[in-house]
Amino acid sequence: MEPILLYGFPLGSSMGLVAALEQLGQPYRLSRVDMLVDMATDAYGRINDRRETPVLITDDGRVLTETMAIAGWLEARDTQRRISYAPGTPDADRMHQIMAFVNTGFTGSFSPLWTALEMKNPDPATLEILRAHGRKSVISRHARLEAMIADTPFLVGNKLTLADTTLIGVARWAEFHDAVDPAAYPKLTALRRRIEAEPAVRFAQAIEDGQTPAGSGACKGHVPLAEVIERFGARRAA
Ligand SMILES: N[C@@H](CCC(=O)N[C@@H](CS)C(=O)NCC(=O)O)C(=O)O
Repeated sequence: MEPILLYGFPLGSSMGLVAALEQLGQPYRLSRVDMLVDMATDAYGRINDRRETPVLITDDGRVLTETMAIAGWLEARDTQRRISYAPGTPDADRMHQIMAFVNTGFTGSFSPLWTALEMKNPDPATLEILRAHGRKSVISRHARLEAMIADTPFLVGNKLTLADTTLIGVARWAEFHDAVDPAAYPKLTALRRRIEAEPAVRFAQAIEDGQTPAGSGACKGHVPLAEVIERFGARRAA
């Protein structure tokens, strides 16, 4: 069977993994998860009891969670090096380093802003602290990422890699939360425009927007979430 990526909308970090699958060029399927509705259900808990996307159903039917684990699974199958570099090379090491930074410090810096947004009946003082702390964290991690960007078209070299796709699903949260001034990070801003212009990323964005883009042909269509849960979810105790 083809692997199936469960991606979240709106604004899921998993948009980057859709782009990575598309660029990898090997057959895959997608399953759409409404993060505001589906993830809270008991049924979704059978697929990922941490109630998060992304999730990959591997080609042998295993449930694999966590962006870094899924990216590693894709990298191991990227024998043509379309989204990665040969293991052990300096480029591969740098790609892993940037992916790790993006998936930890950079992504985590947005947490207070998400918490503030999702609080039910928040008191104004707590909201203010969360927002101020979140903005400070996001600004600090943007500055660190800006300093890590080299003089190459993409994060590592001349091609779109897993480092860029890991970044692009998350970076747009800065606009959503109105957390930074893009002009303060000219390298990152220009890099994001280049990444967003890549056909695989435009495909992933269109998928997230609910469109049916033609793409490369590697995507063999969507599988309803209920079917994925039924086929691959953990069985409930009787
Ligand atoms: N450590 C996880 C985090 C994934 C994550 O943050 N997913 C978000 C969407 S981008 C999510 O599912 N959030 C649900 C929630 O917090 O309720 C990974 O890297 O895959």
